[in-house]
Amino acid sequence: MSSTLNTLIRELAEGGLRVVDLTQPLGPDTPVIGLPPMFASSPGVTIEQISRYDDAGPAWYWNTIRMGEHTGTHFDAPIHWVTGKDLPENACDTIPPGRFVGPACVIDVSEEVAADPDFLLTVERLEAWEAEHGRVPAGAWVLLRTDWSRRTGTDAFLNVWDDGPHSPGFDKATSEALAHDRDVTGVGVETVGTDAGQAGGFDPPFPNHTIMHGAGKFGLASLCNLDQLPPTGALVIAAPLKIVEGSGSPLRVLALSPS
Ligand code: 23J
Ligand code: MN
Repeated sequence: MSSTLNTLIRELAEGGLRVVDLTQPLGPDTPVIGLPPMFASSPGVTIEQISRYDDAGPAWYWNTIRMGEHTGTHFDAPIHWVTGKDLPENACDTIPPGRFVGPACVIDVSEEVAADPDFLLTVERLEAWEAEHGRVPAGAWVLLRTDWSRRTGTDAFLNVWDDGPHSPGFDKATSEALAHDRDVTGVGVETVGTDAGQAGGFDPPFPNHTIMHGAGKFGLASLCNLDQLPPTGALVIAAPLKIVEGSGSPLRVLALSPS
């Protein structure tokens, strides 16, 4: 018997802890990342009815769903990026499940992002957060709170200008510090991908994907409700579908948080 689990069960039942849903609704209106036209694009969600208590199935309702692996609130596995392609246990079906659970460090940069949609989390800003809340522990899910999830509608969410998308992310040195010095489990963001909108033009292109996945770390994109979490003290559970050789997967991301 585990007294810790007993306490967890009691606190959940009595309301001292609550489950926070960090997941966006998944449907035909879910925004999908746009890449430069020379690259293949990922299909958005389509939902096709199989039956709905009708001739095709008199007592049952069910649908066929189709989408890219990286759609809506989703998980990025190391095999998603060329830098992670030869790592062990790098795909949705082979990652040990214990790695899906970890403490949250929520870094609130919503004020900076309100002033600059291209804001990048720098090592200096990370260290300022750590001076207040303690060092990011090994195994943490580092969640970048930007309040970007408050942008409603695909246009505002993707924020594409003449020169491409504009949305916040991580400075290259910050991704390196988180992956190598802090040994995080991964990073989570409210935007459509874990790289900044302009990151296709960075050196290297998409540095967060390049560095995180090359180090065997994960990504979570299109999160919401990060404003309901404390800076530290919440526990994130982010388990992708067990897709064989899956590069990622839509998923339900839950946090256990003090009320
Ligand atoms: C493919 C190419 C670039 C990016 C992405 C995918 C993602 O953001 C993703 O969903 O992994 S930036
Ligand atoms: Mn992805």
